Amino acid sequence: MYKQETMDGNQAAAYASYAFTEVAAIFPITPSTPMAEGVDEWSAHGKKNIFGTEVKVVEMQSEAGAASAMRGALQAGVLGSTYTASQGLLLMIPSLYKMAGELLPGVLHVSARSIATHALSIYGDHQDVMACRQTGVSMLASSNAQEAMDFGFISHLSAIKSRIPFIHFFDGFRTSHEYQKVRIVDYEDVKKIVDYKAIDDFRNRALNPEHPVVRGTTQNPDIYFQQRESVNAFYEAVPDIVQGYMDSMENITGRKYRLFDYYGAQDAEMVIVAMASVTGTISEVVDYLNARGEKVGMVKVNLYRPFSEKHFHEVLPKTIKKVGVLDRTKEPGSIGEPLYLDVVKAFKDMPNAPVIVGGRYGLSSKDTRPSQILAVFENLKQDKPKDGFTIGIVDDVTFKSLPEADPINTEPPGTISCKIWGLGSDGTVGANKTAIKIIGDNTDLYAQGYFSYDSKKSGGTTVSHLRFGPKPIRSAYLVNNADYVACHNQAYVHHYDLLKGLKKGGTFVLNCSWDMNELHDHLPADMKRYIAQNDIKFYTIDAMKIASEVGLGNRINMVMQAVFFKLAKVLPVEEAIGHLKDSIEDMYGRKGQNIVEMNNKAVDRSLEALVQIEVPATWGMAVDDTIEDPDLPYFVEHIQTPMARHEGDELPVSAFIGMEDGTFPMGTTAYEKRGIAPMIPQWQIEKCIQCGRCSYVCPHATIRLFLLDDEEKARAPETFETKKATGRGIDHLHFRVQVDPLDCTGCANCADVCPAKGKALVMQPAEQEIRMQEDNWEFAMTVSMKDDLTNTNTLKGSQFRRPLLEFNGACPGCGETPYIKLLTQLFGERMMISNATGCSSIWGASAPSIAYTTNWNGKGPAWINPLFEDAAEFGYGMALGVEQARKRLAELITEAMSSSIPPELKEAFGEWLNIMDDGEESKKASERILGLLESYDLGDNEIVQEIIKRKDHLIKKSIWAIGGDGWAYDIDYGGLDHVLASGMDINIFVMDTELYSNTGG
Ligand SMILES: Cc1ncc(C[n+]2csc(CCOP(=O)(O)OP(=O)(O)O)c2C)c(N)n1
Ligand code: SF4
Ligand code: SF4
Repeated sequence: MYKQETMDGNQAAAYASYAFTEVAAIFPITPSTPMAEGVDEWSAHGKKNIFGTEVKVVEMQSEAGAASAMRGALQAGVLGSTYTASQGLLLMIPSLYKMAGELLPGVLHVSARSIATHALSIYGDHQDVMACRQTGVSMLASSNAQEAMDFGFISHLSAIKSRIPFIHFFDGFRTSHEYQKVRIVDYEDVKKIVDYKAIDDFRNRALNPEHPVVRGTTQNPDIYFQQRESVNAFYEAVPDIVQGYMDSMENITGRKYRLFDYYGAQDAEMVIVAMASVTGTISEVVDYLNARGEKVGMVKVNLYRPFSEKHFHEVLPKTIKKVGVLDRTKEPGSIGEPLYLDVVKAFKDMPNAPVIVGGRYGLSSKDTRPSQILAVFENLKQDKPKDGFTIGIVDDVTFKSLPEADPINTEPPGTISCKIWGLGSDGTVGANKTAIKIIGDNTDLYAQGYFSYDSKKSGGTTVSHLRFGPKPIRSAYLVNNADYVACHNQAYVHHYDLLKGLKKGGTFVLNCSWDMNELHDHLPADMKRYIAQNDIKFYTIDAMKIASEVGLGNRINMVMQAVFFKLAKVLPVEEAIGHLKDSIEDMYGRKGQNIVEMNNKAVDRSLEALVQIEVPATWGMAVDDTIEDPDLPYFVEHIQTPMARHEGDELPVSAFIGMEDGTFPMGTTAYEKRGIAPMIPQWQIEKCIQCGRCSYVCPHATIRLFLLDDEEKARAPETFETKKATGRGIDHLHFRVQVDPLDCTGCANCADVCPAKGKALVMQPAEQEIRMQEDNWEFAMTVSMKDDLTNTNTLKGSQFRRPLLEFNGACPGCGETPYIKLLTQLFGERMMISNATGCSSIWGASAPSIAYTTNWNGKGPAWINPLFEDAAEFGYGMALGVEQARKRLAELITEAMSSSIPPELKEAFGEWLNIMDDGEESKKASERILGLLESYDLGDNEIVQEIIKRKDHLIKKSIWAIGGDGWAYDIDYGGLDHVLASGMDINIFVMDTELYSNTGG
């Protein structure tokens, strides 16, 4: 009897890898980090590999280091592995060439991810693995969590036997993070199929002074080529070796795999060739079409490199006339993507070769739905099918996209699909994982869980996509035909189209504190109409109330989990609740009986407190009240707002015309107004000693100091109370501390640091503060800055300057953002920032939320995220560029001084030359020069005209390389060291959190 467990692809691959790994050299990168963490944890708990030893795990300073350490271990005769993705895999490329060239049987498990191009993306596609085709590694692709385990083993077994290193890859964030029921392969069984002779030979070949050899020589034209060709036989042997292990694994598991698996009609005329998770979706569409009398099929590529044309042709029906090849990558400028070109070559010179076209799909985890696959088959049906197409997007610029076909339901009958909206870190995702495990581990049902997140560090939105059913679940796409939708946050009714895709007669549960009248007032008209017109069974529950009454505070996850088990009807309620209570005992037993009791109580109370809403017939005719804001910038209205509503997928390519290079506008977070704080600080005017500390520490720039003159005071709202400002030069003004209630995250840092006796800031419930302070904040934004009256080099003085980093998406209480915010207050108008990847690049500029902003005069920090590994050198390059540009400007100005220009301008130029490297002084000198240039007509002075063209360089720039300690002390240590030693005028700022906060590890 086999064991099965619910797990994600990362865990499945890590489990297989552990068996054959002696040294794991690692470096964290999303979404592969959990594999390395799993191996590390098992090793720490003494888990043994098949050789009876624990894996030695070493974390290196970068992936380049990890791959080199792994290669060193292999040369020492020890089996090495690593886990990576994206930029990490790119950094390993030099080592991959070496590993393959030296015939070392290492294995890399890769959760394939996008590459940073015009933007960074942590989501899945095959750009990273495709960049390794040329290195000489073998490549095996898994399409689901079960294969991640099976092919994980096969990769190691085959690497050992063939001596060729393997990349075993699967789709990042789909397979890597998707929960599925997996049948566990026992290490004892695998042990029986290992080629121990090959392992002995490998160990005997190791570098060892007892029988020394030399490797890695330098070679000349006479022999390099021939020795390079001498490896061919090893590659020719790989396909049969892999197939051999697929067969041996079949004997153990009963699961049959071939190098290429064919699925569909044996007399198919049209087939799609693809690899990894999309093949699950394609197989559903193949079933759907064949059931309707079509003759279609799919070739799923398992062993991608070496590509065995022989095995490929073996599985193909002889009847095929048209082939569509899907690549999850983009190679701009090529005549086709790589898998497509391989397939074209495979058919070259064949009589009656089919028509072959290729297309791209799924970049950066773009969801690939059955209707898009249907579009590929529709395209193939045409006399001249489109080549080089895309699916999943609307390309209204270069017109490469295929029109999406009508939605089809290809899930097997009996599948229950659920979609659950939660607030990041509210426990929803964890609870859903538990629910899947309960159902997966305790019943014969298959279960699938996929979790999508937005890029807010905390307080963002999570959507859990769950499926349960009697048949294996192949649907590698988001739930868009739901039986059950739950929303754990009442504010979302205004933000998202929650019910999109909820089936007629489906169930909707809303966690809210509203009674029927309030529902009537609060629910948007389109939601009411959908509920009424589609016979939706609508329930509400006040989960917050129950959680706080039973002592769980604001942790509503147990309440909502109980509701799920009652309403989603995946299992009979009593049975489900029984399992839930067992899981409570397992999870919280160690924390004490009272915690267990609280959770059990939460479950019982929830079942009683659920309210079914009698939907009034009038809801079916509810009328929208449209509020349009004519002042919204184009970007905010047409790009940011749809993205914020989770409707960014629908934006066409033309939305990005003018932004093709990845440029985004500044200051867009100011339009978000997320309102996520449960509690907000209230200013106690009498107690305040006007120290400015609250503003100084606020991570989100949502509490600020304001100085009003009499005119401003006179037009302030009544509740905008002020007190006489204290301090030299400002005591004729009115002082106020103002909170921005809709952007505050409620972290309470400001209240914590407030030194006033009895605290001048007291946290109060958000709803009341939002009501009282919303307008006051609006007014405060119209108050003029008076920072010239204070010394900005003091704590208090600096806080009268406008921060040019505001409303960022960092976690509440973040310790990084206040520092960078302060830098922008001091230098923001002339800053250029090279920001290493890390938390700071995410909270600073996750599209469309750009927290860096500009002053009233349009000036502010120019910001770029180069990469994680090169921010110091990149910053140095920017500094070099600026230095060169200003040098030329100085030459021109010197030259202009001896041309015929007004004496006043000559004097201003001279003054500028003296202070051009002083930030503040160069600002003043620049203002003077610009004023003079405007007042004189010097159109015929060519040198002056050249100077005007370069006027943006008059002010000295403040150039910064910033990032975390992972950047500065690990991956870019060498670059940073070199830059510091160069003597260049560049500032380095390290946020030393002693963690790789952004990726774990
Ligand atoms: C080459 C490469 N490897 C790994 C990553 C993944 N990664 C992104 S940020 C990060 C850690 C950042 O840590 P640190 O520099 O300390 O900044 P923090 O997030 O703690 O602020 C890692 C490992 C990457 N982006 N590129
Ligand atoms: S509670 Fe936190 S986010 Fe809100 S104003 Fe205070 S420091 Fe800023
Ligand atoms: S920290 Fe407290 S005392 Fe200081 S300015 Fe802020 S509210 Fe006033």
